Amino acid sequence: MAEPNHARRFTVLWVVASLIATPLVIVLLGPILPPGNGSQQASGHVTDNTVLLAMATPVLLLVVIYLIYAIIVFRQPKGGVLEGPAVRGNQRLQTWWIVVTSILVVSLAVYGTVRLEEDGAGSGGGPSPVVVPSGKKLKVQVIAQQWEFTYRFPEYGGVEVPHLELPVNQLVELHVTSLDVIHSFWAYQLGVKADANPNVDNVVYVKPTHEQTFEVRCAELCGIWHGAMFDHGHVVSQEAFNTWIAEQQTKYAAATKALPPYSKTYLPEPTRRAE
Ligand SMILES: [Cu+2]
Repeated sequence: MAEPNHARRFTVLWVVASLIATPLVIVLLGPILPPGNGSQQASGHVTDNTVLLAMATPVLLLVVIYLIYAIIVFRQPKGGVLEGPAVRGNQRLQTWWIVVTSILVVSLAVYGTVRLEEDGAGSGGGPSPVVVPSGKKLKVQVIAQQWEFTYRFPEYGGVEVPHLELPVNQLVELHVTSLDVIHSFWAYQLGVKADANPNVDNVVYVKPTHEQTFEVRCAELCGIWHGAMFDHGHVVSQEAFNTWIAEQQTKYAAATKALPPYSKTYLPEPTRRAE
């Protein structure tokens, strides 16, 4: 019996499977990929994750289908101990392999670089971000310390509060810093995970796109109560935010007076906690 053309048979199998699976992955898995659509930046991350997954799908299928094909078709016959023919390279296959993988890797590197420039992947652009989005921004300073986050609003008299509320559809300029050790400000649903380092002003832009409750965690092991650095933040209407911030200004008026003036970074001082 003549040996079938395995290369052609396998290629057809793989191409057909990829053509079916890739659109399914984009349509079915794309919308449920993390971190959701809590902010413009989070939606951007979902797009990036979808692109990566779509490009990885044919690669995964290549490996898995080849494995299954080999297990079934190239099985050693019962009782026989056979040596395969000696294979010493395949010029065509090797050329294709190098060309295709190079294109994949280089195009992903370009895509990643462009996307990183756009929003710093929510991890912050340091004290002077390369790209600054245009438009009116609400400045909020995120101050990490063992073991809580506090938030300071320079445009509202420098009031510092223990919980975070943000107005919906408003571009926010977060200034993430720390008073002691290294922490990481992680607001999962907003697509923000930014290093909070002492003496560093890490700027992150985020625009929440709907009213919601989001989680705030510390994402950098920062001491014995690291796990307790957890809170919920809220994205509310502009009116609700105005009311809330006015309340905070009244509530913390005395504390605000005792605080050092607003600055990009601070030195640790136990007396300057908001609560
Ligand atoms: Cu921490």
